[in-house]
Amino acid sequence: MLSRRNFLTAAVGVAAAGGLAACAKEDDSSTGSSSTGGAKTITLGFSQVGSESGWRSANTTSVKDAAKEAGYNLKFSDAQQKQENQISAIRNYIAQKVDVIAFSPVVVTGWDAVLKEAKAAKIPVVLTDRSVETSDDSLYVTLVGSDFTDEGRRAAKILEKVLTKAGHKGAVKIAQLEGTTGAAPAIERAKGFKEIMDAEHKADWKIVVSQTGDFTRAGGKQVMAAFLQSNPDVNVLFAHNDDMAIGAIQAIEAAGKKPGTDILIVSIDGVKDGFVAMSEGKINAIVECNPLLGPQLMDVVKKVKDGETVERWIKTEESDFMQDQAKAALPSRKY
Ligand code: GYE
Repeated sequence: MLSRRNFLTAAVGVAAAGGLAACAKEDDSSTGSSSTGGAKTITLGFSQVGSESGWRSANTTSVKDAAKEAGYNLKFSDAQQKQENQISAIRNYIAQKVDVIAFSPVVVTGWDAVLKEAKAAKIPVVLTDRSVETSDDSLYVTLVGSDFTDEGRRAAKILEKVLTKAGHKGAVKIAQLEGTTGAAPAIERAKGFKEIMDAEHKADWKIVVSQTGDFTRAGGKQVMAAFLQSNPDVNVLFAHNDDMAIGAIQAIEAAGKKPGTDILIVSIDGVKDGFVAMSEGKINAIVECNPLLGPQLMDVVKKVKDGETVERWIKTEESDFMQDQAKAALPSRKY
């Protein structure tokens, strides 16, 4: 285990030993190094995945707002969906001797080297949103985020309801729009969905086509257009996020079909635009994945900095929504 007592309570504003990779965006919402009540301001280095989706924008806002609220000195950088940018951001935070590093890893593998560097520098690492696969459990302290496998299972369970509600008879031919290849939510949502499908619907459900849309609207639109060409008999779309579902809706309409009727759609996230599409009858059900992780993350960062023991996985609480709940739920959606 990491020895958390000896973490450097580094002076805030230490000059960076090197610049971030040119293509990564960095900002520093420093609240200054002034301390209140004698305690040093916590400096948190946060490496975000990118800005690929509505979920991500809400997550970024939540992290920035919560850091401000907590009075932390937040060093934030956007990796634009590139692992090499995240690795250089993390190296930069190590060089700056931040108190804690938090990051949402774009993919699950390939982190051991940089995480070992953080450990050697005695800087604790908190994962947020997405997990990593590592050979050494001591390389990060905790994960604050959702259970994506369960979200995949919930998507399959809610599809059962959608099919019943639509009075669907016959074969269920599913197109799957996967998230970013190698990312935890893409791997685990596919796994959870398949688990229920294989256990309970082997005879009548089949994923006839499946490809990544990289969690973006443009990706969802482009890949769905190709699916409709190669598999015009698809009657269900399972999209790993709302943005890809929204892009796919455009492709479905362009092909002269009715989303939500000719092709039943289930997606994950529950962002406002997803709810709008659902209230228009174009998405049939959404499995919520909560991006408002900022406040929980700041709590954990403080505990980790103070050497307190935290749970290995701090899970997010979420709900599921059918189309008939969309209109009522829309005004109270926070992201
Ligand atoms: O579902 C998707 C985003 O990691 C949970 O990433 C997150 C996913 C989210 O791009 O919209």
